Amino acid sequence: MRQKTFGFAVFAALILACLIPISATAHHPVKTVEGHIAEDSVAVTPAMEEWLGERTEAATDDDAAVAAAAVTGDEGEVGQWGPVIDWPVVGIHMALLQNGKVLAYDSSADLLSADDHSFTRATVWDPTSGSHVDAMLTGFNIFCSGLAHLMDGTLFTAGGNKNSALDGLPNSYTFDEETNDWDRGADMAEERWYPTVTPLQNGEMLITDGVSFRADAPEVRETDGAFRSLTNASVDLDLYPWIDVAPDGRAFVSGPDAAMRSLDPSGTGDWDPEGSRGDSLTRSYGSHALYDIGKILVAGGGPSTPSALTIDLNGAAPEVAPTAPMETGRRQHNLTVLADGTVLATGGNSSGESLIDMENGVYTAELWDPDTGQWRTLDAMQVTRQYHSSALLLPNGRVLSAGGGICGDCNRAGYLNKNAEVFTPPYLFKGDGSGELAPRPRITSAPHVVNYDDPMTVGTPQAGSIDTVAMMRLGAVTHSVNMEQRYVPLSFTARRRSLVAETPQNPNIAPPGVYMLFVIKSNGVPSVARMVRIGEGGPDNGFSFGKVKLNKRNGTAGLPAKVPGAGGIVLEATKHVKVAKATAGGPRTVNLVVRPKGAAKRRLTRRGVAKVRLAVTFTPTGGDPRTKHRLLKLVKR
Ligand SMILES: [Cu+2]
Repeated sequence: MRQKTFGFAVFAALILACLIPISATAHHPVKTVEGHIAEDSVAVTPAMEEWLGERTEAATDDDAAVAAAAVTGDEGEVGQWGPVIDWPVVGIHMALLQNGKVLAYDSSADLLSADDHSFTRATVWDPTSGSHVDAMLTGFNIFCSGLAHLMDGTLFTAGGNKNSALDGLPNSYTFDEETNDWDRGADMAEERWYPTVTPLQNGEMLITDGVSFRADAPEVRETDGAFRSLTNASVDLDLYPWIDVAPDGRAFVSGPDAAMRSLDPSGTGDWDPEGSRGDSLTRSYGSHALYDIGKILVAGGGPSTPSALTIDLNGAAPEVAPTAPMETGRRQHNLTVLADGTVLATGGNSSGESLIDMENGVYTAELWDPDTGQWRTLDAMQVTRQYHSSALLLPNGRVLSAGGGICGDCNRAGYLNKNAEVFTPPYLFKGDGSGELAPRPRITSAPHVVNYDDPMTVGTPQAGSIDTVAMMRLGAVTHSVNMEQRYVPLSFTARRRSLVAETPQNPNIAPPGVYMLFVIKSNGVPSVARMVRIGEGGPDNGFSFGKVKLNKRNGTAGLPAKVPGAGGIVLEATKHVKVAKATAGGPRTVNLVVRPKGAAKRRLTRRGVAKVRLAVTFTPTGGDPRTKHRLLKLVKR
């Protein structure tokens, strides 16, 4: 079913269409043209969005309440879901940014015509304040792209949705979290829709699949932004394949289908078969999670199987081992590794219905413990989250669960979640029946950038009672696949008010990039995370601007710049601005004075206002320079 024009008539027709039982539309094999279109070709008016959202809540309220009532126990045992909060987009794609905020984007879904794919709705959500900032991408619709972070912590996307026939896009983008702007990068050789992006150990990004209905050569984004086709490694994998760098450096495919394989992405690429996962299941819309060094948990998918298994990649050959099944079978769920290395399953349906089954949503969360291999049932969420829902670990140790909807079957079922919920895991509660949050250990200092196999000093007043120190990659998720989720425990020794942790041994264990650093007390309570970058690239050259102070009397401005370490910072001379220099011996805020000259100065004297474009470059001692631009309005009275 494709809709080209939308008006009241279609809106009404849609309400009628919703009365059609879901079974009438059956499963769509996603690897056929018809399956694709039935799955994702859809546009929704704002009025329809509201109606669908209300219908989703109304249809699932009772089931959610029943599920919640069945879960008994203290918050310290079952955790707690927060309220459903409205969002400006459906959280189909979500990525945690270095600044602790979450970028989420969906599609051009508000449009009246499914033929307009000239923008992507996007938002940056601040978990601390709950506020949103619009971050719309203009020009293209990157719905169904792949996403992961580059080694400097910048989010990278590949592919998208070209038109209503769901052809792919060759486009790549990076997201600037200072300005909330998208920068278009080079195009890939292939147009891709549903590709997986995998950060590699050398800072390159592997882009796999997303080319419909035929084998294609994976591509690698090299560190300078150019793409290289792996012409020796053409392959036809499932859409959004599950791929992670293994301890031996190969890119390992653990699903969704049962044929495991690994890729050497150097040069023109080379595949090796790695045997069968042994469960003879195609776990479509199941989920996977790298929960420890070289160890992957796979759970659910396909016919909403409850079965789960682990794959250990530390030996010469992958070792598959059974682990306990989930209490409820799931598909369209998400697996999220928590700050302590346990794995949370959220959402999904238990019936095996392809995309959405309003009658069989799974509301309770489940937590898998790698030490016991057992799952336990936790608190129930309030709305059903199935197709196009996602989940991410936040720096505060909680889990953001968002999205759901935007597909033909979703519309027919009356399913749309333009909202989010936050889960507070059991480890954050006292667990004494009071329902209160436990006191948390604090990280008072940590380096911004570390190298491999190096001691790292982490300041914490609770040093004596810390049990675990771990790094967790930022996370970038869509369609039940977190493309970079990776938990790396670190060995450490405790001093009086600090810990000395050993950073990961090599980039196979933690590909270069930005990680959340957690310390966890012996009673299980984690700290809030600090962001730490690991890998080559020298000292951190990131910096940010503070609030501009205008001096209206003499027409100048003070521009504060916060730098991460020692180095020199320069406001570059242009034909409108005079040069200003400052040095810093360590992390601090330096103040640059903006003085107009030439035409800008004359304009300021005549009109009282002048706009100037600034270029500021920070060069850390022993590192590479980085330049940022800023438009500034000077005022003189
Ligand atoms: Cu989709």
